[in-house]
Amino acid sequence: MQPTSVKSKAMVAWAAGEPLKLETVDVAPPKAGEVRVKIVATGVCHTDAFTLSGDDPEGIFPAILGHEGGGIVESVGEGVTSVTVGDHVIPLYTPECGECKFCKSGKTNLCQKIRETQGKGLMPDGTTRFSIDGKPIFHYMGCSTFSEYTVLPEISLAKINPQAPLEQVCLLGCGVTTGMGAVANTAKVQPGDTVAVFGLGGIGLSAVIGAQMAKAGRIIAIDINESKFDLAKKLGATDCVNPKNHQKPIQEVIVDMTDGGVDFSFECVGNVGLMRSALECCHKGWGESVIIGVAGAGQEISTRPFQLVTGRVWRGTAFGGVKGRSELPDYVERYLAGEFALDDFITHQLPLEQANEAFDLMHQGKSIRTVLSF
Ligand code: NAD
Ligand code: AHE
Ligand code: ZN
Ligand code: ZN
Repeated sequence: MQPTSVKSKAMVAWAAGEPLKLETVDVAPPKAGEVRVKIVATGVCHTDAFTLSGDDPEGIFPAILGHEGGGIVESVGEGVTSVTVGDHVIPLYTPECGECKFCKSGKTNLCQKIRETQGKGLMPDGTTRFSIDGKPIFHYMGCSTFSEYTVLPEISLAKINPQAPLEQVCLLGCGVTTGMGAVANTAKVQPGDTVAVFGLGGIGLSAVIGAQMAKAGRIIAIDINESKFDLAKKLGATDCVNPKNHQKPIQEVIVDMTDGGVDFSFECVGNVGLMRSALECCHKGWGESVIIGVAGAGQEISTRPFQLVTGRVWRGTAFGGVKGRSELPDYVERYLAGEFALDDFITHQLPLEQANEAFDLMHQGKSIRTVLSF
């Protein structure tokens, strides 16, 4: 039987800076190469708040935000072969087509097959599957997980072990994979290395886990909110530093603590001043700084070029360099095998309808991750 349009509850972002509003949305059936997914749970990432704030140059409204979800395939469009009804999946904001120049390069996870339409809040055919009373609502990051039902291209779904609890592994759809992957894939931290992590939210704490797994010798965790320090230490941080407790700039404090600087630093906040600090706390000659945080429209990074002339390296990473379809299922297996925990990250669980509270908790510094369920 051909799938038809379904009614779905969703939290809609009508305009930048306004709270999300609960709506009943029409979700059209999946077209060729597309899949409709029933979302079971979704994390709330700082990037959702960033886009809602109006700072995202690609922000487009009205839209259904959310990109850290887990769900079950409800129906498939023509020609879909890699997933079937009932499969458990994690939506991917970084798809993996396997055939574009980027996928074939072996150098990056940034598949570009559908990047242009995705950035405009549209499906690859240039239209949207969401509407209210016939008025189109835009997709977000190709995922839109703040909706009971969403439609994604087949190449934007990682099929995972159905034994994995979706209320937990949804966090692998963004935050945890990003932090762990940044350490393992982008920086390639080695045993004994000294690491500094700036910002101890979901991303930074996952970078701490990644550094601990890589057997880093020293893991310096930095945040202005000291309530994050206990968990950072539990996950492997050897030192916790609050920049507000020091007279000197934080990069000087870290250089002094580490006999000249760290081997690797990770900026997990999205603050361009802190990105400079993260670069400048790296060791002369070889230290590398990885930018993970997302900064607002018009903001730029700066440093003295001498910092790079003298051997420091500035890099960035999206989704931890992880190729979603071929590599994410293994992160789920590693979680199931007990290699790392996700419970520690889930400080709050709320129904979808309370998504605005999840943003409040994030802005107040009270949550690591809120998981919304349906
Ligand atoms: P979060 O809000 O949960 O955590 C941010 C942390 O930074 C908080 O603990 C906060 O206290 C701390 N902080 C704020 N200002 C600080 C400062 N001046 N010095 C030190 N610490 C400071 O956010 P999150 O969900 O962990 O996301 C972090 C950043 O990573 C955001 O910018 C988000 O958009 C970005 N992000 C990027 C990717 C990617 O693929 N590159 C993926 C996910 C998230
Ligand atoms: N749209 C923003 C950039 C936002 C951004 O950098 N997004 C990250 C993922 S953040 C997940 O929480 C990303 O994947 N970037 C690569 C890409 O292709 O979007 C802007 O500045 O325009
Ligand atoms: Zn995210
Ligand atoms: Zn591709």
